[in-house]
Amino acid sequence: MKFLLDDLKNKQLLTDNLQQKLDSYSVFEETMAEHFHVNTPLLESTSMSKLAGTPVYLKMENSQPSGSFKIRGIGHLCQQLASQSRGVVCSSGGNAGMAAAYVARKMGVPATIIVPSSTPQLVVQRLQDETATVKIVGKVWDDANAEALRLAETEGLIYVPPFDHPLLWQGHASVITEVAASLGPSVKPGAVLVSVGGGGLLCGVVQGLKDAGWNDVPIIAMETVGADCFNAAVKAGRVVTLDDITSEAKCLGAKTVCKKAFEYSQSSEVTIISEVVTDQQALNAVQRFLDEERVLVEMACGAALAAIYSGLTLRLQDEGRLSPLSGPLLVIVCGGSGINMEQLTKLKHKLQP
Ligand code: PLV
Repeated sequence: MKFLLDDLKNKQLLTDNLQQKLDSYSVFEETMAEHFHVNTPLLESTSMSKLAGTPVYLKMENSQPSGSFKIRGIGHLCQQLASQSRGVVCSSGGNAGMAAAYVARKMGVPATIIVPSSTPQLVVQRLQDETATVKIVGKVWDDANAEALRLAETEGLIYVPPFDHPLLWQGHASVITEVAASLGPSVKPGAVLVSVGGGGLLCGVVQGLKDAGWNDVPIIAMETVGADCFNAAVKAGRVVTLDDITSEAKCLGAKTVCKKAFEYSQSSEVTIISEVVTDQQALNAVQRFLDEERVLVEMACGAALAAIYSGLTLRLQDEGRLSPLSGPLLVIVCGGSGINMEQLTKLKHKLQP
């Protein structure tokens, strides 16, 4: 009888221990859930520094969960708006959807992601692996977005925009806050290189620079020909809508840039230099980055990398459009999940001159 009692006591002790462990894990999960993004590495690239004639620092957003910087803003937005919701619906060229699907899964909320038909199958698969419901609607992101807005209305879902929302910009701004913490008080970037799709990352970077007291750091905003709604707006002096997206950098493929990004381009409080590269230059940059840094990113990200590989940053300085750099060049390596060796080979064949 005593044995039996001891045995029972031991079992109770074990159960209590297990419960304590589980409780501490859920506390851990809750702490983790303060934000969904991670603090990414800031790496100095020797080969890019050599090319650019100045130290080049890479902010490795490709190493975020979900594969891109998008999780910063979308994680922040979902935390504010979606925790008690019936579900979220996000329109995306791919990466905003990946972030929304990941965050929703972590929050225990259903996610519906609407992507255009130009989205590679590998992204659709990755979204489904994140347990999201995927709907393919229209040819370009703008078509998919119309459907997402409709679903939000009819199904009572929280609409998660990929680039046009102050909460997204606030979340994205953390990328610069982290850089400031990594560089320390005595170093300030000479310029920041970013890719622009709908302009959400650009708005976040502007906000981050302002928060860090780095308003005087110029931004070089990169797009590809055929996905250049920001450049078109800057040239026209007003927000314009492109007829079509003809670039293969589909994740830069919004036909209209968000109003805030355009307003920043007109404002005297920040300097934004808008530049475009060809698809071929963006793809070459992706390949070179893979060879030299051993990291595979989307063409959307290749657009920013191409500014260094194609000698653009040097040219801008020669032309006097970019003042001599007073600090390292900071490249936001925005990443992207819509790429693997098969997709890279397809793009190479498609864009072969
Ligand atoms: N991609 C958005 C918009 O697509 C999306 O839905 O995923 N780099 C990568 C890898 C991206 O995926 C994006 C945006 C950008 C850069 C540009 O960011 P944005 O849209 O905030 O300027 C149509």
